[in-house]
Order: sequence, then structure tokens, then C-alpha cells
Amino acid sequence: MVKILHTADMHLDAPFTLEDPSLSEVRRGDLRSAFSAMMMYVKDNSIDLVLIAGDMFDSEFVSKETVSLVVKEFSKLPDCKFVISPGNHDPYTAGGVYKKTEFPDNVFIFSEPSLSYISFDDLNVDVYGYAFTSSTMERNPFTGRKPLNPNRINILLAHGDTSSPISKYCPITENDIAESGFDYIALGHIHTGKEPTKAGETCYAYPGCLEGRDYSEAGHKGALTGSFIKDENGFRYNMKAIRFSRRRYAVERLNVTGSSNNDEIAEAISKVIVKNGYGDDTLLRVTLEGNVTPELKINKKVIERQLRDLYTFDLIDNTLPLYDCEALKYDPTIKGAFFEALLPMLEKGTAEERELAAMALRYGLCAIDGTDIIDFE
Ligand SMILES: [Mn+2]
Repeated sequence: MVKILHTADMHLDAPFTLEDPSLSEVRRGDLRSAFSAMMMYVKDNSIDLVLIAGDMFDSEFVSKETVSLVVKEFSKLPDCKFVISPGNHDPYTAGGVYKKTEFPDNVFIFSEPSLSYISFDDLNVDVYGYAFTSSTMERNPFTGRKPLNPNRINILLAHGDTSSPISKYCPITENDIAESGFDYIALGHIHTGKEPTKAGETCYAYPGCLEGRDYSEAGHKGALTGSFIKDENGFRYNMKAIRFSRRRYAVERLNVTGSSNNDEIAEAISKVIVKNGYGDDTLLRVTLEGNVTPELKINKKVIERQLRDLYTFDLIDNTLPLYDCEALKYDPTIKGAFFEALLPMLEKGTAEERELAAMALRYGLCAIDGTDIIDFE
């Protein structure tokens, strides 16, 4: 039995584009500590083989601190073998991090765009792989090739894209996988992790990224781990996803039709928070939708104060001021005329026009009433 951990797309040193630059630094630290937590798991569970399917670094140029952290973590586990297939974000190049860094003897890095393999006799494993040597790869180098020794546990470590046959990032089709003859294809590139599945006799999986970098990478992130066995009964695997991410992004859409004050909206958001167990590890974005009363001025600060502790809270207001607007519709004063003028845009405009008209109505009503839209806390 061989104990495996399959990871990819750590994107160490990725620039986090957050509004607060100090928070970006915290998030880069989160990413490094997720990596260290994963290495701790490798140690505690006596993992034999760590498969890193590319984009370990966010670019071929990374900070010295991060490189030395990685080297130190790998050195601390001399009995574990680390195999790396450089991806499109950390290609193997002459001046790049893989070429320039002195890694310990237990680290094996593919350096050619053609298929090659490394034999681990003590584990009865052959790991095949290749390297991106630039930011693109038009075709995968393993189609038509078969593993040489069928008695081995044959693994392909591959950064590549199964989402499109014309991808610039090493396209891999389900047919390529089914025909490959490998026991397990450890993939990297797609950041949403999936449990291992089979095409033909070949099992394959993306572990997803290690730590979400923005709202498009929501949810807990981690790696796949488990064991491989190959004997007279053939190849068997047992893999599960383990969380290593320090924090998670979460995105919620909430219909708040009928709401007439911020407290009601805060209560509705609180319910979502409790239901999903969001807490101080969560960067939550809520998009509000639906029709609210024209008088309601949605205020993020007022709402946020009523929510239980989150790591960060972001609010997008896509509501329209069309709930219970009969009084306004028939208002004989300038307010009614103003509303009537904006109504076609509010009801039938494009999303952009509706947003603009909603804003115009809210600001306009404030101006007519002589209240300040900024000062409504
Ligand atoms: Mn990639």
C-alpha cells in the first residue's frame, strides 16, 4: 500500500487583490500557513508520496522567504517523496525558480515538455509527467503513450485542462484519459476540487487549489489524500478530500423583497450566516436582490454591525425600489412625477439602466426631502 497526497495550484505568493493592502499580506500568509498545515498532515500520516500537479508557485519568480519555506518543509520529511510537474504559472525555465533552487534529494521535478518518468522501486510506483516550459502548451504529451511496466502503480502527474479540447493549457479529453493506461492521473489547473472519478480503467482527479484567492474560488479548499494498492486483483484506490485552507470565500444571493429597513435585511443575512456556519474564517459577500420600499436606504455599516463575527463582509445591493410604491406612483407632487419618469427604466431597462435608475430615485427622493443620503446611519 502506498500513501498518497495529491495537491496542485497552491499559487504561493499569489497577489490577493483586496481593497485593503494589509489584508492582502495576511492572505498571502494564510496561503503559506495552509501549505505548512498540509506538510504537517504529510508528516503525521506518514505519507509516502506527494504529487504536486503544477502551479505550486504563482509565477516563476517568487519571494526568497517562500522558496526557503518550501525547501525547509520538504527537507524536514526526507522519507517522503515529492514529485512536481510545473504548470503554466510556474513553468520550468532557465531563470525560473525550479532551475535556480537547490531542492533536497527527496524532491523530483519534471523539466521537459515531453513525457518522462521516475521509478520508485521501494514503492512499486512509476510516476510519469512533464513540465510546462512556458505559459502555454498546445497539446498534451501523453496521448498515444502507455506506461511501460503494467505491474507498477502507474501514475501520471499532469497540469492540464479537461474543460476544453482547444485549451491553451494542455488540453486533456476524457478519451485521452480512458485510453491512457494509467492507474491514476493526478491533475492540476482547475481550482475547483472534485472527488476522483474514472474514465475507462483510469482514475483521475483535480484536488482544487489550496486556499481560495477571491470570491470566484469560494468554499473550503485542500488536497486529496489516501492510498493506492496494486496486486493480483488489480489497482484500487481510496482517496478523500482534506481541508487545509485557513479561510474561505462565500457568496450568497438573498432576495429581500418587501424589506423596509436595514434591521430586517440584517436578520435575513444572519439566518444565512447561521445556517451555513459562517464565522471568523469567512470572507462573505452577499448580493441583495428583489424589490424594496423606495424609502429604504440600504446601509452596509448598519447591517454589518448586527451580524456575528465574520472575517470580512461585502455587500452588493442589486435591489430595486419598487416594493409598495403605489403611494409614490400616485403622488401629486414632484416626487410622483420624478418616480413616473424613472419607472420605465426601473421596470424595463437593462441591468445597468435599472441600477442607475434605482440610484437616481434614491438620491432624488433624498434631495427632494432634504435628507442627506450619506448621513443615514
Ligand atoms: Mn494552471
